[in-house]
Amino acid sequence: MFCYQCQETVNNTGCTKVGVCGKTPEVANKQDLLIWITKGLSEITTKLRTEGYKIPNNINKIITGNLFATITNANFDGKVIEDRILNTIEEKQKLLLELKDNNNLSEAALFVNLSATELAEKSKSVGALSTQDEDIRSLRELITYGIKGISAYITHAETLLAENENLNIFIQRALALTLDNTLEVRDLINLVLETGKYGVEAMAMLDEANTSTYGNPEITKVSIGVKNNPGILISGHDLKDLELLLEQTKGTGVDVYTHSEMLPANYYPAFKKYDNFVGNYGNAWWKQREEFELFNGPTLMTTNCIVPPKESYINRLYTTGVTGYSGCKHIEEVNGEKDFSQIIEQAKNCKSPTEIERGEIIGGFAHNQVFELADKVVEAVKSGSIKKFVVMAGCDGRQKGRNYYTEFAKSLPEDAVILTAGCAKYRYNKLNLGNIGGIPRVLDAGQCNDSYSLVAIALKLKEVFEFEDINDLPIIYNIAWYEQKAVIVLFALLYLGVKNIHLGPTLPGFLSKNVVDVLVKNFGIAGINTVEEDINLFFPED
Ligand code: FSO
Ligand code: SF4
Repeated sequence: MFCYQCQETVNNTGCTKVGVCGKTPEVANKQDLLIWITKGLSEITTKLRTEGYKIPNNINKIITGNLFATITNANFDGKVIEDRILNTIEEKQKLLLELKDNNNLSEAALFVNLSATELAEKSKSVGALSTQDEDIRSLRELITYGIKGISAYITHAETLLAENENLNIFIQRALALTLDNTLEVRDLINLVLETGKYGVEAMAMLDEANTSTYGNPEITKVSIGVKNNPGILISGHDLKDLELLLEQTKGTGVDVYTHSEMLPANYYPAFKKYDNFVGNYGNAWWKQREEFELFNGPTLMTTNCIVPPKESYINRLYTTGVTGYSGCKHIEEVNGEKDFSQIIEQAKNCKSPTEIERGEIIGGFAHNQVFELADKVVEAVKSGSIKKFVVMAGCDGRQKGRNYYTEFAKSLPEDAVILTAGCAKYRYNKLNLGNIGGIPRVLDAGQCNDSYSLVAIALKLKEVFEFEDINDLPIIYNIAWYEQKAVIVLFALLYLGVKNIHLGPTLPGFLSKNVVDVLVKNFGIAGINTVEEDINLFFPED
């Protein structure tokens, strides 16, 4: 196996024996084969479109589903990945027959089904290392990871019945181009930026789908304590799954709590009507082995960020959507519905959650809410009581070095306000950093995809203060990344012209030296140093 798609990859170079995430070599190789075949299928669909053929939506969904299922910590179940491979090959072969001109197709496009042993053999030779040139490999992987992020976001949006054919056309064209040996470094860099453009579109689409279905997030105090009823914990990003769970748990005596990236669901008006929706339990995804055990009741994982479970709670861990873990029960969707009754029945027989903390945290500062506070914010900037905004969006993770973000938040001057989204917030959202004239010093817009809100807020400030360039605003970007959704968030910011983003805790291992040089030269991308050095760098006057 060889995988270096996330920030925790071994020595920042690659997992080769087993994933730090727990992915086995067998699953890693299968995922490589799945991505390769999906690229082959995308080459065929892209060609078919030029011949006027309308690609059915189930094919688009196979492609985005395959990409989403291979995101870090999404699906560890080799059987599921294998079924996806076989299904993708079958659909690819059918579409191949529709193609009028099948000259110059790649090996991935022409690949036919083989025996299980032959597939296993093939899977060892189609991963990232099959591209010899280091820079081309780096850019191909960068684009593929960004598209994985886009695929995750549009999967959630499509669950809420939003559609965007342009995004599917782009995804498939870009995937096909990562197989194209005629492209040079410059072409691929342009494709990276184009991926950022579609990343903005995907986040906007999901924002529209979420807010038009569940209302605009609003300032909300979220309880982080527990109640006496048994509970179900729900994690991940899929708001539709939460809605279905809340509907089905109504009046059952079972409470529902959010974990990690589901916390921002508490900010949506539509979910406030459920009396049994009581708040958030615990912290970011990587603390789940401890927290799921203490929760005592079942947990439903709606998207990525599964940590291989302990024996003590594997029988109360459920997956749904593209997620999977061998040994956990999976809840399938049937005609747009999901039956969570077995989770609810199990919860009724469980103890109530063990209290791990008490109190409240505040959030709900997505774009609409911040625009409503615009006068107050603008006044605070004009009067000098807010001097800087610090975008600290992104991810949390296991590495010790991530303490940096807690220390950095604590060391910020008191006239600085943090804008956050994603699970990075757990490093500082319980620090009680206070407020400035009633504006909390940590403004949480929501999930990683809600980084879109942070961009909307930046653009609004630019308009209000009549700046020519988004980079003239008093905003610093100090972003933490972990997996591939954070890659698309980064591309989106680059596409919008944001410069001088600091990225940590380490720069991606999949970036070659030359690609890093390009990012440094054109976008001022930089890593992080010690807290003290960075505070001095960002706040030279203090
Ligand atoms: Fe992932 Fe990062 Fe959304 Fe977290 S991008 S790791 S769970 O911030 O947020 O899925
Ligand atoms: Fe390693 Fe990350 Fe890949 Fe898992 S997803 S195998 S931790 S690089």
